[in-house]
Amino acid sequence: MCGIVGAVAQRDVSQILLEGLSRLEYRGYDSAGIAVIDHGNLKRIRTAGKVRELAEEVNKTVLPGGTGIAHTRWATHGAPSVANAHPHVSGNIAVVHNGIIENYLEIKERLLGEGFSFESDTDTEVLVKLADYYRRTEKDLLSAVKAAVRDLRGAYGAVFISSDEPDHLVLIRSGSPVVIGVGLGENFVASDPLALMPVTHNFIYLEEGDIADISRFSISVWDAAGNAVKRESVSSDASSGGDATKGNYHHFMEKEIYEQSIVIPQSLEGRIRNGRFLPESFGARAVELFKETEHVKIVACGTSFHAGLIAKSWIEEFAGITADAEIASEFRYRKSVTEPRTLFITISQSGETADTLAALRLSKQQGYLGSLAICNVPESSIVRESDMVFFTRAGREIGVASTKAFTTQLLALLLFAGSLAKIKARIDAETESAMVQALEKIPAFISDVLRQDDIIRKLSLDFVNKRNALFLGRGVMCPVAMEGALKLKEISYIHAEAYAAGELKHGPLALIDSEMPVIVVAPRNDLLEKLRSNIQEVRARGGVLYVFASENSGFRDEENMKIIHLPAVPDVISPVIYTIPLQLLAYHVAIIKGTDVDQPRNLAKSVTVE
Ligand code: HGA
Repeated sequence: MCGIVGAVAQRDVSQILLEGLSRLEYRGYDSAGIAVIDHGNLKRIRTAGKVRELAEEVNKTVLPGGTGIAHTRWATHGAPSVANAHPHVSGNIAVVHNGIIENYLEIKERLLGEGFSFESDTDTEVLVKLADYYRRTEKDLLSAVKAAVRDLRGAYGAVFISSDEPDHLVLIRSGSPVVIGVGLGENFVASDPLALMPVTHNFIYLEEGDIADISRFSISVWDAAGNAVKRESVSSDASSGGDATKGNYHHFMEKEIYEQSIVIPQSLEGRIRNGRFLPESFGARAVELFKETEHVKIVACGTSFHAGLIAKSWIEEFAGITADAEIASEFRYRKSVTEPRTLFITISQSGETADTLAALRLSKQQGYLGSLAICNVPESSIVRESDMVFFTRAGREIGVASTKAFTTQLLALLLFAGSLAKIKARIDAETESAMVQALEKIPAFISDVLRQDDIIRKLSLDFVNKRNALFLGRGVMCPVAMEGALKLKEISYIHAEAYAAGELKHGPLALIDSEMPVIVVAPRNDLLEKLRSNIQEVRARGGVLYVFASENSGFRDEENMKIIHLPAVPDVISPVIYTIPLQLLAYHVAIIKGTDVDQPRNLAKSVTVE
């Protein structure tokens, strides 16, 4: 979501800050701003729109200064406008902020009474006014910020600068990620290490409630209780973050769809051996915890939730124990019952998804057996707070609409279901070996599907004037249909719904006419005959069908029914394989409609606010 970058250096930092922002822009991008301290004066430039526009404004003038902060905003409070863009300023202090100050109205009221005035509709502005208020009595910026933090409720990762102390950044973290980038005679901060890769590969991750004072030569950190603490620095290999360029592709999303045949084997590496699952690849305690597990609770949001729904079927089918998948933003506010011996699984690409992280924290007071995180970012909060971790190794995903992160999550969950089944002796060696062989074939099948790209591109022309679309699947393919609908709506802005095909006659059939494209995922499995009947129900009502079907399922093109033939794949991997053409369909429809594919309107990557 919002991106934060800050620097304290001897050289001018505005270009470093702008480069950092453009690397974070995929997270949130309705407006942007920068503030630097130029010879003891605070200078600020803000623009609505993209970082490019901010860079143009900055480049029209000279913005010298070795200390500065910058921000890309994804609005939560107040419209995307210049006045609401960060940095916000009060007196000599400026701030950039990621998160939500929940009691901002209360604080605003108080500060209005103290004679302060406000220029924006944001919650963020109270942070800087409050720091300015306390600076009247406190000796320096750090003490003023420490005092301000005591009044705050909500989530924040924020950086303050003050022209009174031009060589300092003050950083606070509670509920939103921030990281310190350690340089030589210069230091940096950001909401994501990716922003700082051009200047350092050494990072210090702050803990919840930490406050840091950073100058060119020193980094001091205090924990939530106010004790001075040492936080170790870790070296992060730039290559593990994946390539942040589009290469020969037009969009990150296109590149990431194509990368799936590469990242899946990468993700399998060391997790299977000689046709066997390796449960220990889930962590040192995995075997012991899996043995005790009698029920699984999966909590996630968006695309990751769809992966969770698919995993629910796999866990019940293979491991023979009950499993639930639930949306994190619902789970965290519901009075739920914890079954004895339940393993709690979170799924999150970024590992910073605010609702999922909150659900994980809540689970710790609810008697779960332990927690497992399926995540793509090693240093993330969810990873650090979980008992077991499985890294999806998808490489950095930049496109807002998740593609390779989703299919590697599916792989992780299939390995989990297989490992659990093995530990519970629910599968014999022959079944285990067949499952593992199927997993090993995924990359080749993905390549086969990608060869259909041109056919899918032509088909996407049919969708250009459509306002709605219906996706259908049965069994484990129902969440695949849900994911297909989500991809289409996210990037093409066509309203799309997914239904379990058996539910058609209980309502959605009323929507069918020649204007409603119906997309069906139809691998050859036990439910295919049932699905054929559902397809007939649509045809009988004049619906237009697009059936993604296994090449051996006997479907042929007919009037108002186009068949897209996909390879015949083992049942167990069909959710992975059938996801790919739906990603391609959404991508091509979005291209034809001319939307911003990698940064669709109103959305952001890594949802770090509630
Ligand atoms: N609440 C602040 C920051 C929003 C944010 O963190 N988005 O990710 C605002 O609305 O400006």
